Amino acid sequence: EARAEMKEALRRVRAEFGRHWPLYIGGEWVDTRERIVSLNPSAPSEAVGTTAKAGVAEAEEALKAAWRAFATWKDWPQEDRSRVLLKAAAIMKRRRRELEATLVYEIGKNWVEASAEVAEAIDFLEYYARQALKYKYPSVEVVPYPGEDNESFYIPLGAGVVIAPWNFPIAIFTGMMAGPIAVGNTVVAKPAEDTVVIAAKVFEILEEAGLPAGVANFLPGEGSEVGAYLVAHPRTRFINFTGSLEVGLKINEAAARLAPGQTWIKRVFLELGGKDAILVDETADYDLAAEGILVSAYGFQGQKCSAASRLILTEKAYEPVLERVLKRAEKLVVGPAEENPDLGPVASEAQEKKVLSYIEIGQKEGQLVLGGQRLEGEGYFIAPTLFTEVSPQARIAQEEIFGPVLSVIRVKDFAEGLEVANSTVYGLTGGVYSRKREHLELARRAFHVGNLYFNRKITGALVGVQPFGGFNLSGTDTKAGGPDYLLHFLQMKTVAERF
Ligand code: TXE
Repeated sequence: EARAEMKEALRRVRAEFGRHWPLYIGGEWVDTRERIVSLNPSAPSEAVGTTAKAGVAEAEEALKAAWRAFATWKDWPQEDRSRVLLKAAAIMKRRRRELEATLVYEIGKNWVEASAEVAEAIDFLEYYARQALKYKYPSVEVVPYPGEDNESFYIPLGAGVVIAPWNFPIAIFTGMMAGPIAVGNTVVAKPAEDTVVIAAKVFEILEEAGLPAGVANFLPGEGSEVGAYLVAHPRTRFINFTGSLEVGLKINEAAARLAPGQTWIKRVFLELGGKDAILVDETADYDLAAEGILVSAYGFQGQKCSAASRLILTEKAYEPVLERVLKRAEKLVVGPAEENPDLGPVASEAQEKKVLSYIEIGQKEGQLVLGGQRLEGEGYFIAPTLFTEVSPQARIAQEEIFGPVLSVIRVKDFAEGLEVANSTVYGLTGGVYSRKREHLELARRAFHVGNLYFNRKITGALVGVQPFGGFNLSGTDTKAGGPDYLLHFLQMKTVAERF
């Protein structure tokens, strides 16, 4: 039944190819002369749709609209704010298949990945809506003091900027807005240039849910232009960013500078890249490990910040694991995302170039034993690729590739494996396959990542169940989908009154 629904949704979304969406500022759909065209990476001659393209003038308007809306939204009863987000979640559920089909065409996810992502977007809306009810005034317990009434409570920050990547264009985009909005802030949101159509649909949903004008503003545009402008703007109160390390560092620096007229320190939240490792020892269930490795390394073509890109094997585990991984990886089907293959295309021409250039580097640094080439045809298809005999310090073992490329590293034992696992600048996710309690305990303490997975695949974090975010240069450990996430977007006010 789900299959039939999905086929129908794909047909409908395809029938709408070429549709156009304006910007959404202060509750109005506003068009611009310039456009952003969103292409289907499985067949890049097809335009999935277009949106208006914001420039600096529209960014200015959007920030103004966000501050206007903040004046009232901040005082809405929490129940009412939460109700709007829950309504948006309900509408998303109703439009679920259409949104999944949009992801299939716009970014090349297969049906399984698309469906998981839409579910995650819905989860973010519902979780933050419910979580926000816990911060009601006056919410903080303080030590009683004789002769005084002391009270501390949370208030929102103001209008902030949300800047999103293309790889989870509905879940991360929705989640990064829903958190701050839920607790009374307002946002100007810039989706990634490659995924503006799904982002526009999120705004249709927010509008239908009754989100008041200006609370969320839709501003597709170029990162280096409107993105940078919003980050540096004196009226930006906070920045919620997910994307690459390179851009994250630029944002961090720009946001630290006090712009003329600025009267606060900007809060900056960064969720950045990863170079995630799976470590397998000789006591592991090798079949389970091989299954998990496959999903973690090649799911959505490896284009997840949580994807396994290093496989670390102890001496005795090396041959049996590698053999099982290769046997399964050889059977993976690569093709147009609408056909629900194991691997669809990589996201764009730029991604294809980047991944192929790393494959070239890999050929000098390791032994290519699988894949290594782009496939025939119009789309950006790259075969699942595996390098063995990679040294821990090789570039393909240190730098984020963001494609279906796995580097296998051989270590003598578990302790060395952990050292190697920790030897990059990142610290986002990690996985261990072992049946030895002491090894798992050691990893629990010494594997330095924000999200650690034992004897299961390392991709995917369930909202509310596994708060998600990394250490080191993987970001500010903001922990999306965690119980403390909303506190980032609140400030505490303390009032002391003498009796
Ligand atoms: O990032 P980019 P991408 C990471 C993932 C990978 C990256 C992929 O690991 O590194 O995201 O996303 C805008 N000023 N994560 O390629 O290029 C740009 O327009 C302001 C981590 O999209 O950094 C886009 O909207 N903005 C993760 C956004 O920044 C600028 C989960 C991101 O673009 C800008 C998912 C500028 N100067 C992906 N330049 C996690 N840790 O949770 C560009 N942009």
